[in-house]
Amino acid sequence: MIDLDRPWPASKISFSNIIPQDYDCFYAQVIENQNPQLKAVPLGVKQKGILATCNYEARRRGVTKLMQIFEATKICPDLVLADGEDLSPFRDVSKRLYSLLEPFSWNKKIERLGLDEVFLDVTDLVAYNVELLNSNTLQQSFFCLSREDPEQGFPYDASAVSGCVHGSPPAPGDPSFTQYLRILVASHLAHYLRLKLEEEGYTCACGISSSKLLSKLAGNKNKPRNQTAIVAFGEDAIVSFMDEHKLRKVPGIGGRTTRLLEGHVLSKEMDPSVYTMECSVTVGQVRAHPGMSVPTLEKLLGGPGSEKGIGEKVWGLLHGVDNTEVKPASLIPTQISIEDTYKGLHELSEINRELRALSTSLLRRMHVDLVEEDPKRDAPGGSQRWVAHPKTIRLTTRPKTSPSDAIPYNAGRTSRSQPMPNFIFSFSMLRDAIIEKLASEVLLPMFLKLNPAQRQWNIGLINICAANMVVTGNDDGLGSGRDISAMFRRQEDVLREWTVYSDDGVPQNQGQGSPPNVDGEGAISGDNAPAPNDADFGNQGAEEEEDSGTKTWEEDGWHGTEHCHRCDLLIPAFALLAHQRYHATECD
Ligand code: DCP
Ligand code: MG
Ligand code: MG
Repeated sequence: MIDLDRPWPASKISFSNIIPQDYDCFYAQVIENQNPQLKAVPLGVKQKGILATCNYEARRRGVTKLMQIFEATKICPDLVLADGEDLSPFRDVSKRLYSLLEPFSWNKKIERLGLDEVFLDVTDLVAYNVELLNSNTLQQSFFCLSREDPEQGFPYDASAVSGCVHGSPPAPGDPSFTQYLRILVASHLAHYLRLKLEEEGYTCACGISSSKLLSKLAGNKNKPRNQTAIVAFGEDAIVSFMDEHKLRKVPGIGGRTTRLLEGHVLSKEMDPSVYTMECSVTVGQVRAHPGMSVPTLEKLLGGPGSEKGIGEKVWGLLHGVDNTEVKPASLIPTQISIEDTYKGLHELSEINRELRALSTSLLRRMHVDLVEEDPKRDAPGGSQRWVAHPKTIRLTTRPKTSPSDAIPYNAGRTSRSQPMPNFIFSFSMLRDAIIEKLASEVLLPMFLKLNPAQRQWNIGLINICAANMVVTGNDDGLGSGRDISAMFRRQEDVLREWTVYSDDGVPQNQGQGSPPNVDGEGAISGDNAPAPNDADFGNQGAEEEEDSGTKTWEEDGWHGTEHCHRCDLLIPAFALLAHQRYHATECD
């Protein structure tokens, strides 16, 4: 209980409040909402041979996320299995819930991580409501959700934090008391938001703190259907909160960092390239290890290919310091990536079939995520318009490996990029025709460049990715149809777009933005990958970066030039198609 005998201190300090929501057993909840009778039974959502997730009834019976199906059904014979291969329903719900939360961030910082996590920066709304508190009537407080309409909001009891609490509240005269009030007020907002989501049929866990790192870890403390606020403010209190966590559970600390530090602390040889979620050391063990310091971390973790300032970053994380901002609201993804894993594709017919399947998914995703109704427009295809254009299409393949080969997950992964063909944006062409053209005229030639036919194929993964997203309306390229010419006027741009990428030996954090969730067969990754605890949100940019280890088009042996039959310009042969598309747009 707060008992103040003095007026509130003016809350003028800058202090952010962040509420991350992580939906409980997300895919399972989506399926349960489609079939409410499944709520009462143990439910697993399968993708290939493993469970992407399972509901809490199944968890009570010993089933866990990412368990192999055969193991899960052995433990729980009445487990009901639902198919989770088609991500569209999960994506749709994720977008719907995101839109519901969006108005609660007054500074419009609301970031989606994977499909089931949302970070909401509620600093402004919370600060506003701290100012409204009256110490004499705390129990009858009113949370005001609008600056314009004082009646829009909800009543709440501000004499105590809502939900679970980590730490002990400071006394009113304490310098951290204002921070405490903000956490307290934010905890009531979190409770209100959880109820709003529940009205839509979705329970979640959330955390309330001052940074993405701390609030995410707080949210993990009490799951499902709960919330936790951190009311520990001094450095010592935060450090001891961090100390209890397993190193790998800290967002921003990935598998490679974990293995290197684990090896150092335990004086064991550990291969940093083997992907793992396992970890036997705590943050406290690493932090208190003799000689641990920023230079030590830099020495252990730095080197070619590592993130700049890695020692300082990890030192900060070990001490609970994270200054990364919640990204501004956007429903437009930075890229759309579709992939599948295979037991080994050997024949051209199999490759063709899979390229068609992936093209179908990509086109459907692009329509879901990037097309909106445009009532003003009188165009073929009716009233639809693209809200963003991915400028590049990238194809990545990886040979089949087995976990027992003990070779790094990404060994042999190679990519090739080229400009996105314009026909993919057509509303007048039949979808099937677009898919056919994309698969046979664009992706298959790319595939054959990456995997020359004379070699015996043994393909374990194909990923297609629509990248370099340009939001329509920006005056910077493909956003507005005719501006495509700007892109091709700049030769370097054309050349860069056609670079061949080879990921072999790609250093960590480059071209590996979304780590595989599972090694080997049945891998769930790429666009399917959610933002579980290993989400490296301090380093999200990595996924948007082009792969490193680039080979230029010259090295790839494409030296030929040809004259354009329309303007007679001498164009590298590989860029001719793109150049002709530029002419085509001029005629639109
Ligand atoms: N998912 C996936 N592959 C993984 C992990 C998760 O496809 N390796 C999917 C299924 C999950 C969703 O992403 O439903 C969200 O992941 P979470 O880790 O948040 O797991 P859940 O929401 O299922 O469970 P929890 O209640 O533990 O958050
Ligand atoms: Mg979840
Ligand atoms: Mg999650």
